[in-house]
Amino acid sequence: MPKATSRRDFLKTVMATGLTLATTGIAWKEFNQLFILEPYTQEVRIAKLEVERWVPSVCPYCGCGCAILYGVKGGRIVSVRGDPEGWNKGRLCVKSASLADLWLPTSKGIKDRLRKPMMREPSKRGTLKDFKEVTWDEALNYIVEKVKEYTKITAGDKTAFAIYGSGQVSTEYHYLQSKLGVIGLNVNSDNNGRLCQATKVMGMVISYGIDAPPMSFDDVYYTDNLFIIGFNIAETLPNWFAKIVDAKIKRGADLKIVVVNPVRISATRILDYETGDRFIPIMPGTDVPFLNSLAYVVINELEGVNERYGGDTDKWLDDVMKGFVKPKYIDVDFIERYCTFYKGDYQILAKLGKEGPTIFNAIGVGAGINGFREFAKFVSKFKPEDVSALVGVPPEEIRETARIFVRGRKTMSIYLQGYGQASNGVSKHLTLSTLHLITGRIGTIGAGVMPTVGQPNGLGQRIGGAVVGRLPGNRNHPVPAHRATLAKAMAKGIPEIEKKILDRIEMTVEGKNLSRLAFTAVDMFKRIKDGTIKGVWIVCTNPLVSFPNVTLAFDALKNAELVVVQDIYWNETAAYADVLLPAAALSGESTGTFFNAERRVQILEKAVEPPGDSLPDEIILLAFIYKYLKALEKEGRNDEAAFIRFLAEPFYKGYEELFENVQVNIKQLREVAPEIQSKIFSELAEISKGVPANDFSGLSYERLRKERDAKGLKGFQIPVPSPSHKGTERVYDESYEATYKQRFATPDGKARCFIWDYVPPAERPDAEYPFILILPRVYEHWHTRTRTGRCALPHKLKPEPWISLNLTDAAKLGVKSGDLVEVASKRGRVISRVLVDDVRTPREGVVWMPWAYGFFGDMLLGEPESPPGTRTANLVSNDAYDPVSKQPELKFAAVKIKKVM
Ligand SMILES: Nc1nc2c(c(=O)[nH]1)N[C@H]1C(S)=C(S)[C@@H](COP(=O)(O)OP(=O)(O)OC[C@H]3O[C@@H](n4cnc5c(=O)[nH]c(N)nc54)[C@H](O)[C@@H]3O)O[C@H]1N2
Ligand SMILES: Nc1nc2c(c(=O)[nH]1)N[C@H]1C(S)=C(S)[C@@H](COP(=O)(O)OP(=O)(O)OC[C@H]3O[C@@H](n4cnc5c(=O)[nH]c(N)nc54)[C@H](O)[C@@H]3O)O[C@H]1N2
Ligand code: SF4
Ligand SMILES: [Mo]
Repeated sequence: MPKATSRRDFLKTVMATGLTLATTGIAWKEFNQLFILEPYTQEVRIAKLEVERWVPSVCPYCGCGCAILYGVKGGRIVSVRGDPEGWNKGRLCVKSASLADLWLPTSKGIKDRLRKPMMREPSKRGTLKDFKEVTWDEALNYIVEKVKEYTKITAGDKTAFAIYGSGQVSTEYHYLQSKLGVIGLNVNSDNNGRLCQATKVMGMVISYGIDAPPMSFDDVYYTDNLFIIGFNIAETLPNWFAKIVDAKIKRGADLKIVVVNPVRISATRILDYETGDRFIPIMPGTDVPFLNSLAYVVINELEGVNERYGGDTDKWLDDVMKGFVKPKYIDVDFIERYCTFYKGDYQILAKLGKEGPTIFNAIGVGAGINGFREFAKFVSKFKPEDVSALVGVPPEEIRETARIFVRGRKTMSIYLQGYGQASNGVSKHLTLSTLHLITGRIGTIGAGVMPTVGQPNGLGQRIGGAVVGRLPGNRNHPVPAHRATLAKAMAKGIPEIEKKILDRIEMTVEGKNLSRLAFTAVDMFKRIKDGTIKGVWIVCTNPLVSFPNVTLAFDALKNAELVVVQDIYWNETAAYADVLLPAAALSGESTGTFFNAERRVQILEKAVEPPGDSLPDEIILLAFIYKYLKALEKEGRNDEAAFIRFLAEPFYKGYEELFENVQVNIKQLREVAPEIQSKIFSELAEISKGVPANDFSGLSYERLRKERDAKGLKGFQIPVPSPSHKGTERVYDESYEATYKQRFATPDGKARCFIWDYVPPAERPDAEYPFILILPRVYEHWHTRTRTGRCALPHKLKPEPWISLNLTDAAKLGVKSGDLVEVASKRGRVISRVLVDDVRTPREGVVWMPWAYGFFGDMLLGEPESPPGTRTANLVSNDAYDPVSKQPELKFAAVKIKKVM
């Protein structure tokens, strides 16, 4: 291909074809100046529009949490730009640069908004027809009548109603979902965070004692070796990736980058293979044996145990303990001081949620070097030659990767869904973390493991306590002391309330203390399908596109007695709703906070009025609760009502009249919303006091609005334990230890290291289903495309789904680019267009297909298929999940492929 002549030409080529540098013939430095570093996207939409004012907010898309400014004119959003005071220093990306499209008066973005509450007969589910506009009070009263019956029925440890929420609403909403829904009404509650972050959360809780992504975006400037694992960062957290590109340009070969991914993702474009950067096209699912083999190389080869001790790690460690040898890479002091060792055992660890940390006693193998002895002995069987065929990486590549891992002291691993969405995902996290711990490459600037958050408020949903296993303040549900301090903080000194709250979050069964846990997402939908749970309220998520083995979600929603959908757009899930509730879009039309992937909490301010009768998510839930407790009182369920009143009153007090008649008070409710949201935030902040790594009791809306952090940036990285505190860049490092008097948040202050054998994915390819299918994301689209599918540029760049095959597989199947194929698993089938792409799809037998497209078809033209349609990739995905985190296996399905046209 000839060298591109202009930046724009080049960008067009790259974005349209996704070609790599190798095929464009452009040097990587030049490429990055063109593609990544130039904030070209900022120019795309600003188009020199005159605006009246710029309103600060946060991008509604990825976990980067970029600060943005909405340009408002005549009461409408007409432009968006990156906020120069944000950590992103004004940078946007293709998705955020297109945001203003959503408010263009002629666009589908504005036309397709939900504007009025609507209802219809449940028998009409399956189409978008037959909805009738109703008032807010009619819709909410209808839900109240149903829910007050469901909360009389037991379903699992909870009642027969469920909320299925999202890591994309405000922290304030999450706290209400938890405080009023889980504790107040005792309903089942889980979020799309189960599909997104559960493995990382459980991984961190197990290894470090609490859920907190430990590092900062800026660590990529300080690390010597950056491992990008199962993470398509250039497309999914692009503005963090921009820092990596910047660091690489500044540091060249001093910064080594290793990409571990079965797909040659866009981030590999910045690799400089000549100076030792590496792309490791690992076989899907085999990260644990790969990591164990790295440990083998470090111990047996680089430390010389094979050469000098004939591979006898015990003898070597005897000499180490006697001081005869000093290991170069294994950090004996760190292990002695900070590590305990456990045997990886899914059956035992799966009991953590119910039984709490006592389960660790059953798998402990020793503290310090004693425990490490077992680890070293165990990894002796992972010689590169012995695992090479399984992991699909040549032995010399494994060796070279191990050498890079221990090159210098600063190694940083960042990972995302290649680890998260795997039925063996928790074992992947724990093995990776152990490698960092035993080599002491953790807890200093530029060294450690960073499990990344994908959703804009993925962390906020954990801090709010909306997902199973987390309690407000991001407390650990299984830890009795965490439950007790929460009940105390929430009860405000009233003993009966404290007892009641405790009762709601724990109970005694047959004399055995069992925690009260709700069903996690997949089990929740199974219980809706079988009728155990009668009704579900779906908020800010589109499960009929995004759910694993989506047929399960279709069956569940077909069978439910009540389906409420609260969204900003008509989407696929709305087609199965009985009650549709129009929400204000948090980013742009409402106020609230997001916690990003580096623990930075920022405020989003309302820029414009939401369309039609839509209301902020928090106001909708409060209005429901207000009417619910009135209905309970009417029925004589006074104790229940009093308890819920105690929990909810601080937020609606003074506005009772407005909630009494929502429909006539829409305007006023919107006006008072920021005050209510601020109160909710302050209460949660107060409750977070004392929780390790999650304390933000020093923050308020006022501080978020007026103050800047130590670097002069918007937002603060938590913990922020006092009103004068400026935020914490890293947790579990030396300064964290000095402040909080212990390094890790486990009872003994030590990190838990694990010895894991390979646990294969839930399903393996076989003669009938010979291919491994990965379902990843693309740069241009956000999830189920309800927004990016309605924006011109992202839609134009990626209008339809495709399946990427390499040349060998395409030849075997007799297909070429552009052909249509049917892709089928044991669970379902889809039709997709073939893209033969040897560059990005290097592994024979491994294919990938973006999963963003549902039965709505082309959103800009509006051509829905009849559900479930032929394009919803999740018709083939697997709902098997990791036994500890319950996060489903969205990255691995065995499929067969045949040509259809
Ligand atoms: N443009 C865009 N950005 C997004 C989103 C979006 O929808 N669009 N969504 C956001 C959200 S909520 C999330 S959770 C993140 C997700 O962000 P990512 O995790 O970066 O995205 P994915 O494409 O889902 O998949 C991750 C990668 O894992 C690799 N992989 C698959 N199996 C394995 C394996 O066994 N081992 C290893 N090592 N790698 C494997 C895949 O090839 C893929 O490149 O993105 C966030 N950012
Ligand atoms: N095969 C496969 N499936 C996957 C994944 C994968 O990698 N592969 N990834 C999984 C992951 S990590 C995630 S996070 C999920 C994401 O899956 P979903 O959460 O289902 O995807 P979204 O399209 O982001 O859905 C958000 C919905 O909220 C609406 N919305 C936007 N703003 C607001 C608001 O302010 N208020 C309200 N009430 N609604 C609003 C949008 O219109 C949209 O309908 O998908 C999961 N599914
Ligand atoms: S999508 Fe992510 S990287 Fe892009 S502007 Fe939004 S938050 Fe930043
Ligand atoms: Mo996610």
